[in-house]
Amino acid sequence: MKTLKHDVAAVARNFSIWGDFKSAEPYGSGHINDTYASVFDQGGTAVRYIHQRINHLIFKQPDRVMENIERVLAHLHGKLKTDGITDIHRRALTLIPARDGKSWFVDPEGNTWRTYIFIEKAATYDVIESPQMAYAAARSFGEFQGLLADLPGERLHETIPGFHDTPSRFNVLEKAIQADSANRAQHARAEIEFALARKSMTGRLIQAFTEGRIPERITHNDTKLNNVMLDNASGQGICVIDLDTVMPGLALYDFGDMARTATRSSVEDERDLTKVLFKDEMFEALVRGYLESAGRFLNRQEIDFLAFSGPLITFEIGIRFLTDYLAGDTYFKTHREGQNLDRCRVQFKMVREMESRRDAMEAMVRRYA
Ligand code: ADP
Ligand code: GN1
Ligand code: MG
Repeated sequence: MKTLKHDVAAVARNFSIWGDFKSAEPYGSGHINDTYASVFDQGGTAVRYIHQRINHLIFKQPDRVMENIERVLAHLHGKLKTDGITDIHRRALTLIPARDGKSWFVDPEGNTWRTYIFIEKAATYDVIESPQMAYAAARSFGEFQGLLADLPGERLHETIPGFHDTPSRFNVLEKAIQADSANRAQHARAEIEFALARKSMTGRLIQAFTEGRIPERITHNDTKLNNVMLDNASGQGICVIDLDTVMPGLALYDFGDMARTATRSSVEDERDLTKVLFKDEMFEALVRGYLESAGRFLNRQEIDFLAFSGPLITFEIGIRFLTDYLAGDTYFKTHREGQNLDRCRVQFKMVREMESRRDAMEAMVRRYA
């Protein structure tokens, strides 16, 4: 058996899980945290759990991340119960408490861990397969925003300040180009030029927010397609996951990231750019699904920005990949050389695709608004 980077059995012992630990394996394709699925034998039945190490170089205050998640999940569970939903623990994540009663555990090396009930008979997808899938994902993320609109208590912690502040992301890119600390700018000339030519688009949403035209909401902020689980039997979205960045934000950040990840014909780091295409039918399904669930609370300006949020957020993530490539791959996990540059290229190809379809995208929004 392959040895794991962490002693998952030892981690799991610190959570209130019954039965005997059997095995664990790395799970999912996230770029930030370390995720493992474990199997426990509970009286002859194999039961799985998800264990995650929070990347504390990125989430500098993991206990604040967990405070947010606890509040969000308590609220979601309460709402689902009130709505008469009976499979609450498949509809929202459920934290398994640590032995000391907290929702997280800090190991001797200082890593923060949490454990979730494993949601069975459901899956996440790295690449969109059908408009039904896009519809289901968008509907779920919209419902998620709706359910959190009346979260009681204080404003949630900003787990990563300025997470979707596109102009400041752009400044960081400019600095990385100047520093060229890994001596890689020479390999990314076309991408740098592409990025620098689009500075003027970066401030548009923030400006609308500053002028009070679009409101702050509680948003997910990382709504890539593989952060929602779809039910194997019905194909419907059942559970929004990856809640580390749930915090105050703009609804359009969420729609924009859906447009980035659920309209694309390829994987996020595809090297053959001819395979990277924008699928109109997926965008249409996203608009339909999102407006069906979020349309009742979005204001006119937010709706008017839906189409624009696609290229904006795709550009933003593209410049983050480019920045990380130039800085020597210190943020996103990479599994091969040049992967962050490949990821950047895919995002920029998608930006071009969306820019050339601007009118069609606007028309699709108008059709369902
Ligand atoms: P990351 O921050 O690394 O992206 P995620 O929370 O998105 O971590 O988890 C990575 C993957 O693990 C997800 O895409 C999903 O496939 C799977 N996963 C996460 N939580 C659960 C869960 N509670 N039940 C089943 N699978 C899960
Ligand atoms: C990261 O954690 P994961 O893999 O779902 C990143 C997102 C990016 C995404 C790009 C905390 O998401 O912001 O959009 O990669 N998360 C963080 O795929 O930076
Ligand atoms: Mg994820």
